[in-house]
Amino acid sequence: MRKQKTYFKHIPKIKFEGNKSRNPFSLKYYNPKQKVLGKSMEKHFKFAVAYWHTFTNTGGDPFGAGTKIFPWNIGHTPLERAMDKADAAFEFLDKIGINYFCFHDFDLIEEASSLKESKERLENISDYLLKKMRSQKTKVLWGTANLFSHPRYMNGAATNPNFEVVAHAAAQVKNALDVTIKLKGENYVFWGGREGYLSLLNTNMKRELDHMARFLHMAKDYARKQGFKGTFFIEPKPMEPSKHQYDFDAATVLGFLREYNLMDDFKLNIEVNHATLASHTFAHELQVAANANALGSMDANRGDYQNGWDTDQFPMDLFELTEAMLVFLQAGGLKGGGVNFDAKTRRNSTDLEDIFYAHIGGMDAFARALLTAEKIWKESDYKKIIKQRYSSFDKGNGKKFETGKMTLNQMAKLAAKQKEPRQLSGRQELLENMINDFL
Ligand code: XUL
Ligand code: CO
Repeated sequence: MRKQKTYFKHIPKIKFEGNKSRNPFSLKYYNPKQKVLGKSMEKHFKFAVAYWHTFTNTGGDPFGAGTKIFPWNIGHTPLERAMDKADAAFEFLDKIGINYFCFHDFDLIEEASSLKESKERLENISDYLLKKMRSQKTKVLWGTANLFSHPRYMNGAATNPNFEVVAHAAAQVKNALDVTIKLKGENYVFWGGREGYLSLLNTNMKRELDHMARFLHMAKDYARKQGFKGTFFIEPKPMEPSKHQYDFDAATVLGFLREYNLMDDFKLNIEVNHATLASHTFAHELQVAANANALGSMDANRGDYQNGWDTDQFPMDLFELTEAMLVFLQAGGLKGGGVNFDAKTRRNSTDLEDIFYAHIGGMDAFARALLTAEKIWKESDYKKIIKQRYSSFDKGNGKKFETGKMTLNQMAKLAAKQKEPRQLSGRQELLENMINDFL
């Protein structure tokens, strides 16, 4: 094996030091082995680093070029640059203490000008990654294919009106699945940024949705034949880059999966900022997924609540995360997935240490929210208040209604006999106070 390059010599290994520590290179709340409701934090979360944001994205935006000078980006060939990037990624994962990463095919290595050469490149870099993964015990939380950056996908990938593009996308997904399986990826994600439309005027929506379902069935059948046992995730997002995306939000995706008979193999990957773009809270989207037993994974980040952009900032909002962790705990955690930091440092955070601060902050915010949710769960009246709120369905006629043993006529007769129903307070302020009290 070639000599490994190092990029973060000046940064110490990040350890848990507790909340009295003032060392910015330490974790204050995330203590991997500490148990929360009988399960270690490490197992609750399965934190993952996003290869695209942390090692690939140099900070370009629609108004200006990238600002970040990555020292692993200067090699002479694509393979050399990809191996340097892998060295940086694995050094970072080791120092920050995160066991998983997530990737798109062409985060690992740049796309070539032909499918054949791209496939060869992926084979070469995955050989290299596999060796590094073995020696470092690093794992892949999920892999995916980038079906949105290349100009050929301007009208969509699986939903493109041109079959040639759909076939190209299929080839790309096949190769991305092969790499994910080779690297023992635990899951595979579909995020369809261009699966949707810019104008309904030129779009046959029904036909495009049918194609998307066919495409997903084919991908799933292929992966299962190769022995892939993991879960497929769909990642809802309402818009951006398309005006309207078919995977709009959790409820829309569940409707789609049910309609096209995909519920056995597919679950949801819920992203904070995508929830807010859909005018939902993160907790709402988690709850919708959990109701269907389909809460698979999370993409952790946050948006900008003033301008409503998909800013992919690192998660920091403790109130938002604590609400989310209450849903997460009640759902019994994630089905196969983990917490992937699909987040990027700001365009002007140009030092290498900034990616450390960002991940430390994200891990600590999640840990603190989980600890708060646990306390609320164990030490407050939270459970009692919710139970009480629905107690009229626990016995008598309410129970009969709930279990389908009442007709509309019987209900009408009951209502005629009773007085104006009692007022029951929703207790929202009390419950909101609880989150603050236990933080
Ligand atoms: C885009 C987004 C993607 C997916 C993977 O908003 O979240 O990075 O997570 O394709
Ligand atoms: Co995402």
